[in-house]
Amino acid sequence: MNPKNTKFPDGFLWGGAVAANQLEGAYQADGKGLSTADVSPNGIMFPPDFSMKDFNLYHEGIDFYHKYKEDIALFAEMGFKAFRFSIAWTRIFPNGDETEPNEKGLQFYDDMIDELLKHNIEPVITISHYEMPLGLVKNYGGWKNRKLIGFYENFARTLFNRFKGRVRYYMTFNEINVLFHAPFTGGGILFENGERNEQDLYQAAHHQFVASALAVKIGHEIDATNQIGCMIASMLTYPYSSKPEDMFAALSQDRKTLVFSDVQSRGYYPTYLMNDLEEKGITIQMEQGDLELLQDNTVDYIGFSYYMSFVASTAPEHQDEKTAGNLMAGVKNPYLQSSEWGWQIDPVGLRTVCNQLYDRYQKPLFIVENGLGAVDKLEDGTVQDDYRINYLKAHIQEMKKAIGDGVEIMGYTSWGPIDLVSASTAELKKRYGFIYVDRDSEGKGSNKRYKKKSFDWYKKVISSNGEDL
Ligand code: BGP
Repeated sequence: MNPKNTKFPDGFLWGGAVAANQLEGAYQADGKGLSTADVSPNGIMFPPDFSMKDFNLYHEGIDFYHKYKEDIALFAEMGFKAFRFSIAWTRIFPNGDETEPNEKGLQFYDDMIDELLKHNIEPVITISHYEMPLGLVKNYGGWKNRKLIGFYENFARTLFNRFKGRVRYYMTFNEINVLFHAPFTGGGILFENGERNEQDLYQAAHHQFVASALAVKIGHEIDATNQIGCMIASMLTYPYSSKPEDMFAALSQDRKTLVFSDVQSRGYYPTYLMNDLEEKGITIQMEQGDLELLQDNTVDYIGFSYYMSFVASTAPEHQDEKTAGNLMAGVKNPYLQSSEWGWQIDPVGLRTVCNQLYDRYQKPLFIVENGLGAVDKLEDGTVQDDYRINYLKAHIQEMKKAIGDGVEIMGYTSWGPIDLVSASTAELKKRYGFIYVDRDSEGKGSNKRYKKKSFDWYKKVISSNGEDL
């Protein structure tokens, strides 16, 4: 079907997205406590190192903590309308369970937000993005403990109060579905004897759902104009063949992701999940009022990341043809090319995901992560990153078509507008930015910033509101 109106709406939020732990550095500055990222030197898919003996790139990041003014000026030069960033929980509540916030931590974000507003850039906050306080892991066992809801509530309330009138867009948990793929990062969960325990995971998910709904409630009470969204890592799955069983396998695979946005957007646990839990003998402990809270405080918009698509097959011979991926591996798709990290590039899939999510929820969508992780070569003070431009261009074209399909999209913040430490593999070799940072995976380099070719390209995209790609 040919899309009709493919114009981006006025006020479309073009920009970039980052996470505190992947770029700020200054991991012990101004009273900051240790987070899960501070003990994850190899990235979120690998076991933590509590001894902190291994070199950890996150500790220094790209020193955004001290260089944010310079970096924001570059974002402004590209014409950013929005900047998505997260608050390091440990800057505000170093151990997670304090009752009073750390003023110096709040001051840092205050200043940064003012800097964004000075440049007319809309701040978009992810309340929690992959760096919960280590204190909450060690002393409470992470999100499987119901007490975490109260700590998170205190954290979220502090932010809403402090940033009232200056910040309108929030997301409660980054890629909330990561809990099932990287339990330590997503929920501070360590399993006894290392054995995966689904009961703990579902219990932790319930606590996060309740915490998220509470944040929506409080955020709206503090300022009715606040827009509070969920955020999922979208994982569109195709059936390998037209075999009916493959189709159902793909649908089941998709539900593992969509169950999160189902609860946060529709406000109740879907029957397919309840049946599944019963089959597995899992009972979620709930308190009176939990289900009403979920029902009454659904999200305002659906935030999601999109990097690649997946394939599901029931044929045993396909199970060995796995491809790498963001948080999850899948069967190889013969129609797609892959990035240098094996993530299958699928721009059309973005149009499909937009339609799928909009059909399901009828709520505005916010594409808050998309991009190509690649090895860049700095030559003559720049990087000729046509491969990145091609990737982004193809995805933006498909997003445009989705708008023509009738999907309401609020904005697009590409991942890592400035090079930062990768989440899955904790390296700086994998770069996403329009701005090159002279720092390598061993932590060597001047930390100087350089504009890549894609810098001017993205500037043009924004100034033409997506018309000149
Ligand atoms: C998402 C995370 C981000 C980000 C991105 C790219 O899953 O929300 O934090 O890092 O993936 O992944 P990576 O950094 O592993 O390339």
